[in-house]
Amino acid sequence: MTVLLTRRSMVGRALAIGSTSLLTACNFDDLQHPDLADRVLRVMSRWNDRVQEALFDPTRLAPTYPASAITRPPRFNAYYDISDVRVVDGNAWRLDLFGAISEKRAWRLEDLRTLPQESQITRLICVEGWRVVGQWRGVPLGDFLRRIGADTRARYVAFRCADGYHSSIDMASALHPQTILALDFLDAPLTPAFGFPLRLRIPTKLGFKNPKSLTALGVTNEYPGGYWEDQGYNWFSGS
Ligand SMILES: Nc1nc2c(c(=O)[nH]1)N[C@H]1C(S)=C(S)[C@@H](COP(=O)(O)O)O[C@H]1N2
Ligand SMILES: [Mo]
Repeated sequence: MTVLLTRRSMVGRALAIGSTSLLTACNFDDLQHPDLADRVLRVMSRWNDRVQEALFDPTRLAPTYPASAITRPPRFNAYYDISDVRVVDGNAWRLDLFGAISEKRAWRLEDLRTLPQESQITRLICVEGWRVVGQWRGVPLGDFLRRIGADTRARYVAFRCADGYHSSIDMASALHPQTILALDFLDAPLTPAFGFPLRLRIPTKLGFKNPKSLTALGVTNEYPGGYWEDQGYNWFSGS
């Protein structure tokens, strides 16, 4: 069983880097038709998403760590500098819901806090080549989706953020037990830089699939893409 799972993850990794190695191997940059090369790579990356989706095991857990492994201080990342982080007003904040959801009333922070919470010490891996271990606590996304009457047969869950960032994930990953809407980091409310008041924490995917300072969540069958995904990062990006 373990061997099979390890093989699966290796195949996933090989596929995840497949389009990049092709880029180098064929020297696409030197081609006379960079638009065509770009289109070919995009089609390959979407095909790669489908294979990763098919290989995803919804019962397989991401590794967890002891408290002693937590990285201190944590490491910030965003598409801008930490000095440009804007502060969200927690009292005025609402999580808006859109798409295939039957109960679309917006959620206040205090109401999210009344829901059962899960805690995890897991690793966040950024494509820039660093990784940190942190402790997050929040509402399992699967529980939340069922509570709001989301159509869990839909393909995608999409997220929008206070800073204009956005991302989206496949439904199987959204329902994974370790995928949470995190409210706390290291036993205290998230700080603005790390996603106050609410962020997605999904240890089965790369760091950029963990949108911070959420403002809206939706369920849809139309491919939502994302901030980095639209610039060519592989969409599925399992870690
Ligand atoms: N709103 C928002 N969320 C975001 C980003 C961002 O720029 N804006 N960057 C992503 C990237 S690339 C990474 S690696 C992680 C970093 O999370 P951290 O600051 O908690 O380490 O946040 C992700 N979520
Ligand atoms: Mo990242």
